[in-house]
Amino acid sequence: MIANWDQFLLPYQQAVSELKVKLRGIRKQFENRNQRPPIEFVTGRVKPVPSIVEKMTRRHVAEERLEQDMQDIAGLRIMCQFVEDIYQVVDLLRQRTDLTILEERDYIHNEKPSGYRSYHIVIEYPVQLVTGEKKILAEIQVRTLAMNFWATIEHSLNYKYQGDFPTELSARLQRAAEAAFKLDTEMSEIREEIQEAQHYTPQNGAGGDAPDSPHSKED
Ligand code: 0O2
Ligand code: 0O2
Repeated sequence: MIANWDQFLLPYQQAVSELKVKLRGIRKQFENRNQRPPIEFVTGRVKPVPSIVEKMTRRHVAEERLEQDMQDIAGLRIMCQFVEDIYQVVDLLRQRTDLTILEERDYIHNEKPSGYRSYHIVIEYPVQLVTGEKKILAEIQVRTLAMNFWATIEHSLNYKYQGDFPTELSARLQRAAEAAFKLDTEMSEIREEIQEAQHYTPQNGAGGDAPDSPHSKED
């Protein structure tokens, strides 16, 4: 087994720290331009050693293959308000020159059997060490606040049941995931309607009241 985990994980820690700054920077740049940022908040972590070891055993990952075969030792999470924001964030990531996207998994339109939804991106990211450049893998999970709410709670319940939920509980959790996604869809529709209404507001100079604007008759 790896003799010095601290040494092994150091580049991953550096990558997580750097990527947190960079991804949080996207939000700041939108704010500076007085635009609504597609990113609500960013978190990140290096997988704890016991979790790495457990996953190595479960997935039959040999120690020599750990760097290539475990893609989420460095993990970042980007939380968004709306489902559309997720795809905007993914586009922004695709344009970056400081990382290379290796894989994309859309668990939003292809949700997992558990009901889990998120957009996963596996990247190759170069960290600069005193010994030279080292390219490491990292996983970025992009999700809405509602998807994060469900995943966080399901994950903590999962821990209690060690991944083996009774059938009835699994079904209820799936329904809860669907309800969370309905909420996302409803919020997006509300946002669209508000935007349309704003588009027709005379102050915005966009050409008069919407025919169905609640204020148009009185104003
Ligand atoms: P736990 O409770 O076991 O989950 P800072 O830069 O100081 O604002 P900080 O405190 O270093 O941020 O951490 P951050 O980035 O705010 O959030 C860390 C938490 O994010 C972790 O908690 C994880 O819960 C979560 N997290 C972020 N990305 C991932 C990921 O890809 N996978 C998983 N599993 N979790 C993620 P802790 O601290 O690990 O504790
Ligand atoms: P953690 O640190 O506890 O989050 P694998 O990563 O090998 O299990 P795969 O197919 O290589 O699986 O990667 P996948 O499925 O794209 O991403 C796995 C990660 O997605 C998990 O990491 C979770 O963070 C998240 N995830 C996937 N399915 C679920 C689910 O049903 N519920 C919740 N809450 N999260 C899920 P880990 O490995 O669990 O690590």
